[in-house]
Amino acid sequence: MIDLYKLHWSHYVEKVRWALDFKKLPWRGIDIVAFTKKEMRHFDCPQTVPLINDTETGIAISDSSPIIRYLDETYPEHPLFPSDPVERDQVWQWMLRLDSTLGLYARRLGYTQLIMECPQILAQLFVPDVLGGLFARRGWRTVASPVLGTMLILRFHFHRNRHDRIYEKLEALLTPIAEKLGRDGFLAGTQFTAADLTLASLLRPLRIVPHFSHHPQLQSLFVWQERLFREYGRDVAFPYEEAIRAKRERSGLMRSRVSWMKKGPEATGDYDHDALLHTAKNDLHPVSSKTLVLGLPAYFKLRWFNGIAKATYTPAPYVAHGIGGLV
Ligand SMILES: N[C@@H](CCC(=O)N[C@@H](CS)C(=O)NCC(=O)O)C(=O)O
Repeated sequence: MIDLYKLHWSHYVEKVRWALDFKKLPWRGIDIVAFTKKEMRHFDCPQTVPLINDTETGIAISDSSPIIRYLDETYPEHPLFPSDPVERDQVWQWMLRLDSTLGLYARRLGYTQLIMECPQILAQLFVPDVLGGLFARRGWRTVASPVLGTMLILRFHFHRNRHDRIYEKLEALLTPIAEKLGRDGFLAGTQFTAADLTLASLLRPLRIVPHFSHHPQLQSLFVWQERLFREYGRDVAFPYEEAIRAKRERSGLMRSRVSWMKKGPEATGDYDHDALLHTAKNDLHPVSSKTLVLGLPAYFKLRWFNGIAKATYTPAPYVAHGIGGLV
């Protein structure tokens, strides 16, 4: 039995959940409290989720790609890595590269979108059970959202999205990937691997970011992702996606136009595509109660004055290709 320590909406967690299901391994999910992580403190590995404890072997590991590699090596049935060593290395490099870029950038922009349009959902995600679920109730949610939003801003630096050119870097990363998938169907080799599973999982937060979900050059990527979701029995929409869609349908609006972006993809900047990676990068910054007070203005600035303008809500074009749609 594999114990999976998780935050249920995390795209890195979904990666491992998908791998466990694909490999038909028995597993049990353990929800953690994001602010204390006391459920997993006794494990001697980095304190991020996903973290697995294999009760069969006594091995505990965190970090989604090493977890998937461990599962594939320990339980070879239903492989997620090709047997050819060159293709294996390609899959591994894709995973680390996507963990270090797409996973981090999509998380930043997904949370940014929730803070701009639907901040009340943060209490439901992070503190659903604290004080008998008090902060997830109407009214209290409004008090909890700025505090949770500020903690997240400080943890992941959403207030620096523009400065760090996150939209530009993601556009430059994803456009050639969409073209490659259009040509080859898979990221590496000629079959579905852990690299494709990584891409489809880590793209998830961008489904609520109109700059990407409505991007003309990326529609084929989201159609590819939905096809995999259906083929492998994944949830097509996470609850935060449903919540933001319901809010947009009610208001008729979404925050979509990134005012500082020029037309067409810009240079990527800082990613060295030829560098061989050994581990995935992360971008977690420490948060203290002092920085929390100082960070509150950043929350309101991000929410209202961040240069991402309102537009009339329309569903993303790729949605028309989904179940019951055009295709
Ligand atoms: N590279 C890691 C990233 C994992 C990660 O950053 N997980 C986040 C949730 S999405 C986390 O554990 N955050 C805890 C925290 O911020 O303290 C992986 O692939 O698993």
